[in-house]
Amino acid sequence: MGIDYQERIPNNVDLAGNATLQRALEHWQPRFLDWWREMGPSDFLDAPVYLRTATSVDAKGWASWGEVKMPDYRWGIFLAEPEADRTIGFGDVMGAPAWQQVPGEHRMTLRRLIVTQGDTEPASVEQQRLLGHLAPSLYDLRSLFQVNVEEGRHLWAMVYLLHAYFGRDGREEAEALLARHSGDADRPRILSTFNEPIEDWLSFFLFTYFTDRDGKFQLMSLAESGFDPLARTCRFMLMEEAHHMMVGVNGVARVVQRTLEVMMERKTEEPDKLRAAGAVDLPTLQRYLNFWFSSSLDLFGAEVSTNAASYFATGIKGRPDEGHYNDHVCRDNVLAVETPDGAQDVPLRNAMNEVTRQAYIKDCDNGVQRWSKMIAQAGFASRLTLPSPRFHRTIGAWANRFIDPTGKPVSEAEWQARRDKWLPSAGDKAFVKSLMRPVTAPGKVAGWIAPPERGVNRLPADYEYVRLA
Ligand code: BYC
Repeated sequence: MGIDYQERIPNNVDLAGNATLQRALEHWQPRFLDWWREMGPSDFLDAPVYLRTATSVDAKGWASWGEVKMPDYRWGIFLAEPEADRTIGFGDVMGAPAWQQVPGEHRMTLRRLIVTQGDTEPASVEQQRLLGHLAPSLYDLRSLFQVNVEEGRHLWAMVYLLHAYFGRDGREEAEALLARHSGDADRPRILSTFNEPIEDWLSFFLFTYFTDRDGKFQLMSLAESGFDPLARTCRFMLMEEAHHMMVGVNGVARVVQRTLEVMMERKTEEPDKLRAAGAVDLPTLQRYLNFWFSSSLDLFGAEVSTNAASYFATGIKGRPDEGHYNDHVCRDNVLAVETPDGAQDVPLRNAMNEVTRQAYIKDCDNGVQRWSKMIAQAGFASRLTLPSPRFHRTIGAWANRFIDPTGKPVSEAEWQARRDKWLPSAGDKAFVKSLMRPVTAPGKVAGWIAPPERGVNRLPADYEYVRLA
């Protein structure tokens, strides 16, 4: 069966003119749709959703808006416009022309990075599969589905690279991206965070705040890549990624706002009283924040990494905003990296994961400070904070150690005894889940979260963003 590619798959890679690629995608597309129906948002397949669809790479008007049923979403393939005579901006190959094809010696490494990136995209859709049934408003339900379809498009972006540049093994990897599943005992997703369940909207908002932000930093690193099609693909993906983080920024802020309203009404900070009034108490929010932040820190890899050094040296993966640094070769410098055995001077190239993680932590802190400011302005003493980066790690130098949220080592017994003060307990999860009663009337919002400040794309907040039968 032929597909009208310009119509069905908006693209700027001349799909219609590339018979080999067409055949590969013709084979993959029905499998993707089967996966979407089986593993994507549960139900809602027939509901028209007000969605943004990427339709060009024009910075002024790259998307169109309209009602669409999710299985009919036009998952397109876009690369940012090429930069004429682009050269590689870092590493031992600095100044060499960017590669338009995969250099043989980097084939395995590039494939692995593209597969790792690609794996996260469908993983997140799988993690969020059941949230549609618990949405606090139609506005939020739309946000969830927007994030989901765009993660689907990001999978398409990586599958395009695999099909177009990696031949038969690329096609096999593209199949495997649909065969691994989040949390599956036998075939889990590759990276740890993407196997964690997301069963409530508080987790969703913290995931979009912290984990999508890791996505931003990883995409920014890959946007520097010497492999030009990867760099251009990631640059375009970053435009969509910004919205995903806004969902998290605003979502958490709305939870904080609602909690503060209840705290002021009841003149109390006591968790039990706030819970009884249907609000998320701040210590519970802090525990959810601790979990998703620490898990997302693991996604940057080990503090000291020969993989990271060789990605940088060979021009495969740079630093986010590489252009902002003075030294792009990084052969002679060291970074003082904290490890359980004390500070170590690590050759800068081997510490690239840590360099990126530090930039990420700073970015994360901005929002946390804003939420704390809201609490201060409401006249309360408590604050939200980022835990120490050593806390609750499973990857790198601090993995599987008993460290409290301030970064202090504690005994295993103390850690176990205090765990439920630091991370969501079974009781916290049951309470948060108990709040998740769906609200589906246009303009109405669940009691545990403040309404959004404004609607989407200049529509009113009470617009019927998802038309449920
Ligand atoms: N879980 O040398 P190391 C996103 C493995 S999120 C499990 O430190 P490296 C999104 C590692 O694979 C962005 N395993 O690692 C967000 C290696 O295994 P092997 C995703 C892990 O290679 C929300 C070993 O440990 N993008 O887009 O320097 C919604 C040694 O590690 C983990 C990318 O990840 C972990 N957390 O760096 C939707 C970009 N961490 O080879 C989407 C592509 C490490 O020894 N990936 N390992 O068996 C990369 O750049 C790198 O693979 C990593 C790790 C930064 C992830």
